[in-house]
Amino acid sequence: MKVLFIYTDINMKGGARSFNYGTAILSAVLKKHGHETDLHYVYPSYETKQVRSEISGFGPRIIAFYSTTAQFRYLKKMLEDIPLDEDVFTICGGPHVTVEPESSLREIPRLNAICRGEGEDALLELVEALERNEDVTKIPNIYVRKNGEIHRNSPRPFIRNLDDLPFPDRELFEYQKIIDSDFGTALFMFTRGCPFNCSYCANHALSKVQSGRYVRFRSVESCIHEIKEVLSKYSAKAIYVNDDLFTLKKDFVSEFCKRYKKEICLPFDINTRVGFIDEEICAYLKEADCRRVNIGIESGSSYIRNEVLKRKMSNEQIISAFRIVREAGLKTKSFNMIGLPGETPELFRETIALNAKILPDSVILNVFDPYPGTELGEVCKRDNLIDAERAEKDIIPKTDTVLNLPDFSRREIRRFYKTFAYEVYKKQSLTKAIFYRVYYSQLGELLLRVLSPFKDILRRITMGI
Ligand code: B12
Ligand code: SF4
Repeated sequence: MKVLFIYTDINMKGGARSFNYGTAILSAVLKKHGHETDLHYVYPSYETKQVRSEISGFGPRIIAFYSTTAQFRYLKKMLEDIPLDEDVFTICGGPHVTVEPESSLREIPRLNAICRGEGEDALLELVEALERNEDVTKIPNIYVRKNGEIHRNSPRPFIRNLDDLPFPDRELFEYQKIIDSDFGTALFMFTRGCPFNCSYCANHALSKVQSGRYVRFRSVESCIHEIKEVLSKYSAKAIYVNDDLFTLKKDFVSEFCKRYKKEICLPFDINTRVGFIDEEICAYLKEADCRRVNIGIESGSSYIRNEVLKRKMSNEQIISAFRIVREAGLKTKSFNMIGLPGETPELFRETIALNAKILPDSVILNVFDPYPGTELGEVCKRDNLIDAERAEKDIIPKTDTVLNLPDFSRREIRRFYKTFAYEVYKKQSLTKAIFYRVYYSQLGELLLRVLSPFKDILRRITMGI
């Protein structure tokens, strides 16, 4: 059966094309069972002309969407704008519909179904049932609308052994283009889930939707095998392990790094969390040619970080984690947020101050976006902080706020968003600070495009890698 995946990456800041593991794994599962798949990647702005021609050219029986909350509005618009034959079955999966199944189906009448949580088994069962003209209203993890009635099926347990899954179907995404758009970086994910309950992150909401073990690791053998296979097909200069907490299990890191050094030997970047990075782990990473360790600070204010975000870590622990990584000879990057409930300009200055004290090699600041189903997202709803009209408009997530905070105006948030990195680096390196200031200005994206022949040099100045 023909399945067309549609992945939207609309109105996002940043030049890299993105690769969606979920879609790629689902495609691999379907192909393994003899089905035909294709992808239409909608990027960087909304359009329907090419989507229509892809649909009429490929002739799918199923159109399968992935959606985050930020992208859901475009999916809604697309299903209103594109007339589809009645027998084309539409389904959406991903974090937004997983936590908001009812409203998602209500908001988009042309959506036949949504998938809550993992889709590998659910989508395959759906495709095969449709192929055999069988009933599709009883498939676990799927909510289906039939004759105006919604069938809410029970969840299935989380997949137990991730090694049983095929490797993601990278061909679907024209993977070389993705690598090339991101400084020659190939992307991987080796785990699923995170054991923490940070109030702003979707993980605690996603972990409750299905039963069984949420945090799972693939075997090192499977990870190394996948990297080798990808490098044999595509040309990459570095690797980015996208997992939220790569260093959660020390024995995994140790075994992975030993094999990686022997069998791969390309620079790689990882994400970790304070409390899961120490001298021993850094030594494994360094030995294996790890290049950069990314760590979330999120807020320099201990009140915001611990009471509002539930991060459970002190400033001292954060400072020490960055010091350990730097002393091991690894580059660092910090993730930060602005525009949080309870935040004031004074409290945000503590985020600038903590970053200026630590001086990571690069810093990222995202404007807080309240995701539905998360503890903090629900607080924002309860306290009427969300500006519904603004949230509906095409605001660029992470660069602007949808909240009306009593003590932190939208104007100030946007101003800090633009000047944050400049403020962090101005005393250390004026050149670096000015580069960041220009990047975050209105002309930043344009200038970056003009300067793209020199992007490696610019990257070295701004990020140290
Ligand atoms: C890796 C990652 C990224 C990567 C890659 C993103 C990508 N496009 O795949 C990068 C860094 C680029 C990224 C970017 C962003 N991300 Co992100 N990301 C993740 C992360 C850590 C893992 C996602 C993943 O690949 N999981 C593994 C795959 C296998 O699982 P999956 O994607 O959920 O897919 C499974 C199911 O959802 C389902 N499924 C998915 N699609 C479909 C479709 C059908 C038809 C069916 C049946 C089933 C199905 O089956 C899949 C297989 O089991 C998650 C955290 C998390 N726990 O999910 C955040 C997460 C998804 N990201 C999030 C956000 C907000 C973003 C950004 C908007 C951030 C920003 N402001 O720029 C962008 C959005 C990019 C985009 N266009 O969607 C949020 C989403 C919250 C929400 N409610 O929307 C999450 C949940 C993290 C969080 N902060 O809470 N992200
Ligand atoms: S540690 Fe990171 S991934 Fe885990 S719950 Fe907190 S924010 Fe989410």
